[in-house]
Amino acid sequence: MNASPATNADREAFYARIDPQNMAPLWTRLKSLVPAAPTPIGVPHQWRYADVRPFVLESAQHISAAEAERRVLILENPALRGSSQITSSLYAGIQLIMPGEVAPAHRHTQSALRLVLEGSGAYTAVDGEKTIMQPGDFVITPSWTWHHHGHEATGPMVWLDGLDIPMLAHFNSTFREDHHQAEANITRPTGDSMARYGSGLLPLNHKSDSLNSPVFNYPYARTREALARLAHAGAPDVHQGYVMRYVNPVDGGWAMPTMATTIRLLPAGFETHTYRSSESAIFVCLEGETTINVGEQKLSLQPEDVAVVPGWMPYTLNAKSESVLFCFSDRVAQEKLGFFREARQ
Ligand code: GTQ
Repeated sequence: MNASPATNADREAFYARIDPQNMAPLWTRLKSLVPAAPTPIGVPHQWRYADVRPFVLESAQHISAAEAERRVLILENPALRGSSQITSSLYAGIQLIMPGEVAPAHRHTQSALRLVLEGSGAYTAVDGEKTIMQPGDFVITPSWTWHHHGHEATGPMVWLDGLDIPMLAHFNSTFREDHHQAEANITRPTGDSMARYGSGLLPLNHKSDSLNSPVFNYPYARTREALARLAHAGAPDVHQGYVMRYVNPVDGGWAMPTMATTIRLLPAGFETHTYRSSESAIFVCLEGETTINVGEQKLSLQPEDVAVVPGWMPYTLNAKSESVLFCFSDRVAQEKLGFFREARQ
């Protein structure tokens, strides 16, 4: 029985009369505004490094790092073309720097992470300290810190950039500033942060007002060693494999305040149980060959391939050979705001 007093025509007329007041009825939209569960935004997709690498390298023929400021090819989710988004909340791109180049110093409220894909010897300078990067290294550029990149070694250097650009755009809280010098002053020796904060030690009475880990380069060699030992001494998580998160040694929290970063090892032949969470995740294969089964898709990742899995889509991981996957997501922001969810089958 329809107990509502009004006919549809009455209602439409009412909506038309409130429209000039810039008002609209909630009840026609409630179920989509406040749905029972997330509708995935964007689609699962993979970028094969073998396919994108020639274009990344070719970009150096078209523009210098100095002119481009950042010579990056953006990875756009196929369902979100034109938005510069890989997920609803995250941006990803592949950055190239050639020997002798400098990508000039600037700062912005967006946080950035780097995951080195190819080459070695280039540096990024963050807040007055340089770090030399090697393949697999995870490097942090905290919000509003001066940073520039340079390359004094040989060969092209390529890394994946992950930024929280769409997240900050959502809050319309984006600020940027260019440094008056291409290279911001270096005030601390290379390796200083690692020695002070990344050795299982902290300077006594250390106080930090940063939301980020003071360790701003997590070298792959050390990460890989930890993973190998973890895999040696226990059973993998059935949903995730041998997975570890990069931590801020000062408070034990995630390394960055908006983007959660993890690294995992999957033994050869390992297949995870089905997992999903409200985080949108970007995976980078560092070693081996692993398939992400998500929806109708099988994303088969080889080293340096990048894949995106939108939030709340169930997926499994299937390792053909022993594999290492880096992952970054918006999980930490969701956790801090109190609405991160996961489901295990
Ligand atoms: O290296 O500072 O991919 O500011 C996008 C924006 C990289 C960077 C990007 C940036 C950077």
